[in-house]
Amino acid sequence: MTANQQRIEQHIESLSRFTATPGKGVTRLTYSEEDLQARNYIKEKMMNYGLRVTEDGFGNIFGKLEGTLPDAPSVIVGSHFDSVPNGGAYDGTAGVVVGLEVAALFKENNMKPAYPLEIIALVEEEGSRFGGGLMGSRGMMGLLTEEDFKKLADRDGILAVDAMADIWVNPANGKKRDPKTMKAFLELHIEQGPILEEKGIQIGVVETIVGLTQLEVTVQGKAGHAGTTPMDRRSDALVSASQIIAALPRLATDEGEGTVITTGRLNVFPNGANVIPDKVVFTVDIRSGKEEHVLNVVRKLEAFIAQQNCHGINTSTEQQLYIAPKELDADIRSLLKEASDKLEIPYCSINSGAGHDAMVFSDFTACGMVFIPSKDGLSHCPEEWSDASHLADGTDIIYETVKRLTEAKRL
Ligand code: HGY
Ligand code: MN
Ligand code: MN
Repeated sequence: MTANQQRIEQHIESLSRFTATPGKGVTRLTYSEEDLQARNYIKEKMMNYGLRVTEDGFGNIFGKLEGTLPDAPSVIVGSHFDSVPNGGAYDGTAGVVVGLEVAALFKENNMKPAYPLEIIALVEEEGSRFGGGLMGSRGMMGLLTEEDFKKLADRDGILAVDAMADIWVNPANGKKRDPKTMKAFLELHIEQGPILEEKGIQIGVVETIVGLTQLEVTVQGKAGHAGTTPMDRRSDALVSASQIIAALPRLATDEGEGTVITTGRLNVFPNGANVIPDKVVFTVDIRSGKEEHVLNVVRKLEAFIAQQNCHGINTSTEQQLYIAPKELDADIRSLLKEASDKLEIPYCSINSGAGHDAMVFSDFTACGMVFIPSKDGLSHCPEEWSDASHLADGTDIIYETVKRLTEAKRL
């Protein structure tokens, strides 16, 4: 039995409806009403497919099919189910849906794996609500301390622990996952770029994932009246922030080798048309396949920002996330390629310019990723779309690989 494309399409369609911005893409922020709707849907399907459902203290969802080997580590399949604001229906969700479909295939084929199969739906990979990103996977692996987690709040000042209580996720549930309970982690994800579509190949086996850092820069100036404050007596935080942001692209192009830099979020205070801004807070997202380029850009950026500290302007920079480039597990990559060959599904090797939970897990267990094409290379926007037949192909490859990884003989 192979993947049921219609069931996959149904899951994608159903989950896409759990959005705070209907008609304007998927906005599903962590611990929101939309999170709860998606959470209930995912848990219901996990139970339908015979999995034992649990949630950890961050609200990550797990569906487990026990294996025949006692106390054996799990083969885990999944991705995240939060989104960026006005994002697409496939980013993260596709990987959760593939996990659900693999579980359905195990049930339909009455599989009795030696090693347990776990399907996982992770929270706050995007960091859209609480900043940073990769929160669910970092929390699972003990990279986010309880103290730091309790400090997390959204831009309205709502604490993560309060928001999760509002949707009945229990923060007292176990948080840290023992890596010894994890045999492997497999994630299908949309490519979010143009390469596979341009090549006309429906499967990419991911070799490496870029390193990335996310900074939050605060520029503090002095509020004043737009009409009565002479130009030579202003400490305009927005002018200073604009000079910094305008200099960013050059920092990336000077590094070269695909280094990229982005300011995606900017908040102006007090944000009045006739008020000289006294504070600006903005993000800087820096990525490269080589860690040295990320570090060089951070160093140059901090030096440039320091030059702004004059005429009443004070700046500060907070690192919200840092993760080095990751090479995914060679054995898992081989298994994925062998499965593609066995199923006669064309594939190529590809590197990821996007960050993924697999880059967190890869320091603790063997990880593999499969990409499928993104139409016009678009993602993080309502136009994001992938072909369900590619999702079905990707599911078949993951299913074949999971069958081999859950067999008793593979140690
Ligand atoms: O930002 C990323 O690369 C991912 O979509 N969180
Ligand atoms: Mn994303
Ligand atoms: Mn994603």
